[in-house]
Amino acid sequence: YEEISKHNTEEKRIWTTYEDKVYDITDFVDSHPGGKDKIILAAGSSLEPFWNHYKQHQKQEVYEILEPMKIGRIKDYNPDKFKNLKDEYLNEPIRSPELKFHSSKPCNAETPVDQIHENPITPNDLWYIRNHNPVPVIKADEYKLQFFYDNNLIKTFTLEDLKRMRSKRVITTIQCGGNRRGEFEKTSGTQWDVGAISTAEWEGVPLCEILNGYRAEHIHFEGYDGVKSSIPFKKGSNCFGDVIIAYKMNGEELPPDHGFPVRIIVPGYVGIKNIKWLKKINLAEEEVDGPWQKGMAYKILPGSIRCLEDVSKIDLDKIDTIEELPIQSCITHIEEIEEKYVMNGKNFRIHGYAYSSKPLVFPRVDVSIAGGKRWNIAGVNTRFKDFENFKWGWALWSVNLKIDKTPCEVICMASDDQKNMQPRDIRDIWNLRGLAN
Ligand SMILES: Nc1nc2c(c(=O)[nH]1)N[C@H]1C(S)=C(S)[C@@H](COP(=O)(O)O)O[C@H]1N2
Ligand SMILES: [Mo]
Repeated sequence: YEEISKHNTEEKRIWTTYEDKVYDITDFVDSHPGGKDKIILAAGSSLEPFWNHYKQHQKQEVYEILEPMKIGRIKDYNPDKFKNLKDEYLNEPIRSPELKFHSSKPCNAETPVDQIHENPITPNDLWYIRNHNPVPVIKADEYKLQFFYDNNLIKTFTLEDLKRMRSKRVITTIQCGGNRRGEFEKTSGTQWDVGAISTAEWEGVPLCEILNGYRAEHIHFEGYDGVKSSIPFKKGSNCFGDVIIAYKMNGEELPPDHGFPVRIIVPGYVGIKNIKWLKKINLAEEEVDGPWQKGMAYKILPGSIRCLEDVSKIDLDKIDTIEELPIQSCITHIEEIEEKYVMNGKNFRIHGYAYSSKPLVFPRVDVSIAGGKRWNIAGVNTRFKDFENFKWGWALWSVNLKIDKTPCEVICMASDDQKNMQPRDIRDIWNLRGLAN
């Protein structure tokens, strides 16, 4: 079973089992009638938990398709192992194959970054997905949001209740704290490239509306999948903080992967504060307990903490949870462009995004093809008609450069109005869990 579990990607070949038989289905997955995204759920494990549900598979025809893909048998096969088991990921939504998948159970996938320059607002089906668990299945008319003060239930809202209240639209970029983790050496967790970030226009009830008359230090959020985080009361209760209880994403109801029917949106704060499938709001004196708020997975440890054993030497409670993330930019797409009077070399347009957690701070981006010795100022996208509306959003930038010799290294660096800037060397910001790169 251990050997089989390692064969769960196309690179490593995809193996699956039925009864005691092991199959290599790598060349079949694209032509699976029920979709590649479904069959891939059984990669590195067994088909039974799915076939117990999708019973149409249990017939001769299907066994005959599988037969030529058989590569072996399970030594210690236990016939009862999957007898009545149904996979908890059976009801996962269908996802765009254009996403860049890191895992499917739970789903972790990046937005296709080479399309970002065309879409300041990310289309819903191309939004990055970061799930810790199976997607909860919630019926809109059965949905309930509970509001607690000091763990005493004050009020319960249905989706209809929320939709009847004053609403507000907010455009925000959400970025996972682990975005770009893959560029660091030796970190654990999903090895994200630059695509764990996306932007949408959300609509919902301003959180300050329901907080009127209450005082506390922290606001806890909990999802129907059990994931929790909290934010300071001063962020959530201040109407300029733009925190909303969102039920629409780019004019449509939230897709299941992004929190259907309701999620909290905390503009400017790291991804994990934006709790999906929102079940509870609780006002409290302390921040919420749990790994997503107090654990090392969401804290930037000092660079001197090099391994897990080192972590036991420090008091994690003394390190703050991440809220805002540092100034950020990266290159997402490079295209060759026609230019009339180029003597030597070729012209290229370099595209990228830049993001500051602070509202109304528009990053400046400099691009170098000379190893950082000379810089060119990039133009920040002027298609955003209304900067005020886009104050929590990323900035898309581009610059045209003539390149004489290839290969050529292109680097970009964002800075803000206080001259906070990206580090020259990634090793200077290395941290054990690879956060805030
Ligand atoms: N209930 C719940 N909320 C959640 C999560 C989750 O797993 N469960 N993941 C968090 C993390 S780590 C991130 S980065 C964002 C991702 O949001 P998205 O999947 O809509 O892009 O949601 C956050 N909210
Ligand atoms: Mo995240």
